[in-house]
Amino acid sequence: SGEMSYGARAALSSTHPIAKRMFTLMEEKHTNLCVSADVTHTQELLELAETLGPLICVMKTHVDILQDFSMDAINKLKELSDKHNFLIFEDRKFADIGNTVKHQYEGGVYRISSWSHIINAHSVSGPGVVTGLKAVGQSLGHGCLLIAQMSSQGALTTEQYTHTTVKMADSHPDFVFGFISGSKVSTKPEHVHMTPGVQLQSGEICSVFNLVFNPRCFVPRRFLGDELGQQYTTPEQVIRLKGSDIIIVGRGILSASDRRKEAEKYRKAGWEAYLSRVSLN
Ligand code: UP6
Repeated sequence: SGEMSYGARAALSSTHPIAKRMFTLMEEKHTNLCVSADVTHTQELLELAETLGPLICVMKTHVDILQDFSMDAINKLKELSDKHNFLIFEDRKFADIGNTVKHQYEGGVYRISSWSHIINAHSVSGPGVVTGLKAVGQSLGHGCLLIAQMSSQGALTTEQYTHTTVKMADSHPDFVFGFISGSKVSTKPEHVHMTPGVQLQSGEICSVFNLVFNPRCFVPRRFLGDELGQQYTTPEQVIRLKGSDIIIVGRGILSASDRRKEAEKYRKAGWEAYLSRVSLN
């Protein structure tokens, strides 16, 4: 499936409607970039959606870190997602029993199911989490990603865990359309793989640097990861070597003085890595 184009995968009859829309707009806009909009104010969130909208396929949110969350801001975000043709992905990482996640998805302050095209869930609690979320989201035409691997150091997502997670997705093709993972974990071309922990300057470049110059203090810590266990790889590694489909980039873009220019660098790097992968065919 790594060799099939996004467009060809959109055309498969068994591809979930959300994945179809995603693959199609990725081909149209020439982007496999998802920006992780980890900001604390709605105005900044909307500014990101307006400026980066044309460059991204998905905007990933953490609405529970917003200090001024409002449904009014969410409605504006929805308008921008229509205007610039990107999907909204609330990175809620549901992880409880089916009945609880159903309420968390539908209700509370955030009413996630009313606006987010995509949500995700940990598989740790078993298949009930999917059944619960599906009871709310399927009729709304929404889709879910299962977290099969994590980017952080010491993550407990073992090979067996990842394998069982893929099987769980396989039993719910009408709702689960892909994975959060560091690499391609499913052989089905209809599955979408999205990968976080991406920066243009990753640990690998650093290792080479370290071999030559040794003193560790020469290498800014942020090139390796962060102080809290995040680990980074490059767009090229993620898309071409690991066979994932979408790069998720937060601080790589957010910490730049010109976010649009930086996002364009990531879009280009991700897209070129995709083109080289598809042309290997
Ligand atoms: N994220 C990860 N790793 C995972 C799953 N999710 O980093 O395994 C999310 C984080 C954050 C984003 O919650 O929103 O992806 C990564 O941000 P960064 O690019 O600034 O490190």
